Amino acid sequence: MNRAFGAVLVAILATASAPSAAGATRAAPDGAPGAARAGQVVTYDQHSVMLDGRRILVQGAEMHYFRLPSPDLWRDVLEKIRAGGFNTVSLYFDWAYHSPKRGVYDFTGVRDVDRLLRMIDEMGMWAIVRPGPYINAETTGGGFPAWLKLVPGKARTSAPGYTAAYTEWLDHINPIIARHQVTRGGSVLMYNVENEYQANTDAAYMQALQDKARADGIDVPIVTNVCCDAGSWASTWGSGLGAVQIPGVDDYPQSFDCANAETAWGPWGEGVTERIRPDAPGYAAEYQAGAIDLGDTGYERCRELTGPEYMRFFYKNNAITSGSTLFSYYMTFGGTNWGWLAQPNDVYTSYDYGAAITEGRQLTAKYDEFKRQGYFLTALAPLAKTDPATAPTSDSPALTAVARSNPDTGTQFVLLRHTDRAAASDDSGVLDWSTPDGRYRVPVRVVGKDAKILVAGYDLGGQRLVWSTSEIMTHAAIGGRDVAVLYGTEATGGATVLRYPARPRVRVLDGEVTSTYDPATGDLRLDYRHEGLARVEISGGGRRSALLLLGTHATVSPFWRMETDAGPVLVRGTSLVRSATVTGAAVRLRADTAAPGQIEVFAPARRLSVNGQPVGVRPTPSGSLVGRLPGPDRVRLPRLTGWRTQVEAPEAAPGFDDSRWVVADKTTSLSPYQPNTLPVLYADDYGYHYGNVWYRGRFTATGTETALKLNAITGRRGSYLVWLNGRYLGAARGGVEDDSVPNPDPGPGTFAIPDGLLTAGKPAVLSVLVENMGHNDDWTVDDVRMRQPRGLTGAALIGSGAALSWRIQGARGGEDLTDRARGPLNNGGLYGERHGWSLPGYPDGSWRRVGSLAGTPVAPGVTWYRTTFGLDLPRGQDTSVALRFAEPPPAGHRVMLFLNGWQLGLYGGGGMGPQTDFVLPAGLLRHNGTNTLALAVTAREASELGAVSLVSLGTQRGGVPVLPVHSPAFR
Ligand code: IPT
Repeated sequence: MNRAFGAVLVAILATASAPSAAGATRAAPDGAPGAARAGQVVTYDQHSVMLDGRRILVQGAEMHYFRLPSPDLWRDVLEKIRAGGFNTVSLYFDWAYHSPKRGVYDFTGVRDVDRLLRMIDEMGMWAIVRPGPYINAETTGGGFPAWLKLVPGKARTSAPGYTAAYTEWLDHINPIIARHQVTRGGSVLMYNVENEYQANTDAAYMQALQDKARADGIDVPIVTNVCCDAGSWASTWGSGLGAVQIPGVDDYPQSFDCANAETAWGPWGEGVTERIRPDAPGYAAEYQAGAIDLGDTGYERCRELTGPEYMRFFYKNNAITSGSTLFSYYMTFGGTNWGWLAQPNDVYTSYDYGAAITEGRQLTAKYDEFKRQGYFLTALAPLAKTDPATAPTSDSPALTAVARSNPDTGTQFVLLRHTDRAAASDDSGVLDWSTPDGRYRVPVRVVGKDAKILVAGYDLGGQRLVWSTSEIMTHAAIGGRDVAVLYGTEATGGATVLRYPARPRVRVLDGEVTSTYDPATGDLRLDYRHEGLARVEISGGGRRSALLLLGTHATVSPFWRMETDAGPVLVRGTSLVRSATVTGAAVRLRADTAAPGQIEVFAPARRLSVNGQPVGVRPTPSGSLVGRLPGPDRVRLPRLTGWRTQVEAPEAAPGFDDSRWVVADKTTSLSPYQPNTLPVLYADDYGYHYGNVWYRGRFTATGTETALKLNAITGRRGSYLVWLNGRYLGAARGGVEDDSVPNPDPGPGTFAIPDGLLTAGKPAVLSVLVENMGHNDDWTVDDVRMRQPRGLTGAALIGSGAALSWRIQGARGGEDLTDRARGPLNNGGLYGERHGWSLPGYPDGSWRRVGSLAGTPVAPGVTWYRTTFGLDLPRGQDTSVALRFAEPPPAGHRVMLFLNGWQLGLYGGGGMGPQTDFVLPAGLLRHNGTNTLALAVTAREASELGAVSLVSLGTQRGGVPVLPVHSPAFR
């Protein structure tokens, strides 16, 4: 159906069928996205997307609402993203997160995606929505709910069973998305179908997803993200069945090998986004902005792997070489795989991703680099329409220039970098540069792996920029003059040429800058060194006046740009500016400070208030206002004491009453994996999809049994524990993801039966606790890995032919959720979980007291520890709190941690991952109230607990108001 849409006109003004989704007030900033609340017409050509005919450049940040279970913090992260120079967020929607059971969907509370899209609408940003149905994303099942394993028909194809299942999901999610489209005054700009759906698969399926979207009212361009083999997409999908309008490419040039952060420099290629359709703009659908920690080295190494140096070189190289105008960075904020959200092969609890904004919502040096680049990309309108152009030639073979220019304005964008991309030397040269305003010899220098985008022939507000060897961060017309922020590599020379009809007046307010004016050409040339922050005021000369701020990477980092009804505002200082408004002579900011310090504001105003408080200011020679802001108050976090403990796992005792458990007696399964023995014991086949599962098997002993041979599949990082007649026999590692040929002997464990434990003719009970670490994804569309079972796949007695009969118990209620607020992925089937031990308000008064956890011995099995703590953190201040385990992950046990009933982490040995800090997001954590912490410790061998404490990952005065997330208590 979408083929009927023309290549150019892809969306029409929506009819009045749905109300505008935008909230009460939508900022109408000058030049900002979605300035109008009315629906806009979306079109595109080979250069860019256009709204009502106006070209836009999309600078997108990927974030996942399902990895931040506190809706008020969505706003915090979105404001940080917007302030960092992004105008767009790219969002996966995770089917599994919303659907515990076929036909059952939840979009409330932490799952309220309508609220999320409303926030984005109100913030004047755009959204790229990616509802799958398959999303990959290192989330359990790649976004497929585990109940899909029980649906016949190959997933990610036109198979009827799968079609009926995903139609159900799209029936729910599409209408929510549709009412937030830009065509209806909302934020949704593009709709992504599927995820890296490689060529030679089912074109009719790709088409059906698009037809479904159109039928559900999606009228914005349909896009998809292509991986690895984009070329085959071009030929196979060109414009035939299943072709999308704007295909995008996923580029991960740095790989995921965080251990080699120092040496990696594009091991997976140059990272230039390929253009797939000649009639559509280049779209970097997922450009690497961090990494999964495949080697368990810790995310700080992943942040180094993808740090500012990488960002400068690869992002700028990509922008100019590919000429793309649609970018999205994966991830910009990663978040947390809370509950059983993780796909276990690639990730653990933290999905920090080494991103620009940490899991604890702190801004990093990568954020500063995004800000410098994003401000540039979104401020210079001619960038949205460029063609390859003749590049200046360099007299130094070590340096290479690549150029694009805007065919209407002539403005040139020149990428300057080392010819050998691996070169780290310091090279100077002279460019022979034919700019729109004449031919120049321009001295340049590249230090190390730097790359710069230089601009020539640009109408910078009311000024004419002939060329500059400094990079432009941003510029804005403020109070009738142009304020421009430029920068270059610390301690290198810089030169900027501006043109004036008559000799202008040049006043150097700060720093050392020399100027020369050539009346023949009208060129005013400024020469300086990039050092500190020089300030130059230019007036007269036949143009409105200008203030140039000439800095370095470091000295322009503290600049913030905000759009207001009265035009843009620039701020220098603070650790974040969230929003700005100008009314009369007053500028009001919402801003964060991590320390006391100066604030400087460039705004058409004489008065300043920050976070509602007036700030004393004085005017400066630069025409700005300067004042001082207080830092945050000191944060005191209590010690964690008053623990109480209770041993569980009564399921291990022979007399335990399991009469209400489900009988496991199926003899067939849809799974492509053959069970090792019957009956089928796959947990999913009995409706237990997430977390731990208990099995109890009964048999009549012959007395000849010598051992027990089990198989279990847990997914990577998982294990299972075995008891016979109440005696602990030991543990084994569970089976992990297979290649498409299933392993016939997964997760094997042989357990010797001690003499005398069984008596001939007497009943015996086997109890097995199997972890389910999450479900494999379906990246290869083989329909096999994704259907790999979880739980026991076989159980046999050695030395006896006695038959076993089984019962199984997982999360309370199974697919019929008993805790709808926390959702399907929060709990598994531990006894304590089934009986509310993880919840606030559970009466643990009879549990034994433990002074401190450090040094406390734990026996094999499951033991719980609970405590409560009060917090009274400074208000109007954003403190990011984490739970810290003092020791590196121990081998003998692992800990599942619950904060106020929310499962926020898995810590421990056996390959669980290197993580020792677990973020406790505000909203789940009561910053001014009482909190309950519950730790479920599963020990495979006798071991000792280490110390745990609360730590602050950062605190800033400011923040956003955070309301408590509904967290039902024990009843
Ligand atoms: C790309 C996926 O599209 C995305 O969902 C996520 O899994 C990401 O990888 C890795 O974090 S696939 C790309 C590596 C080929």
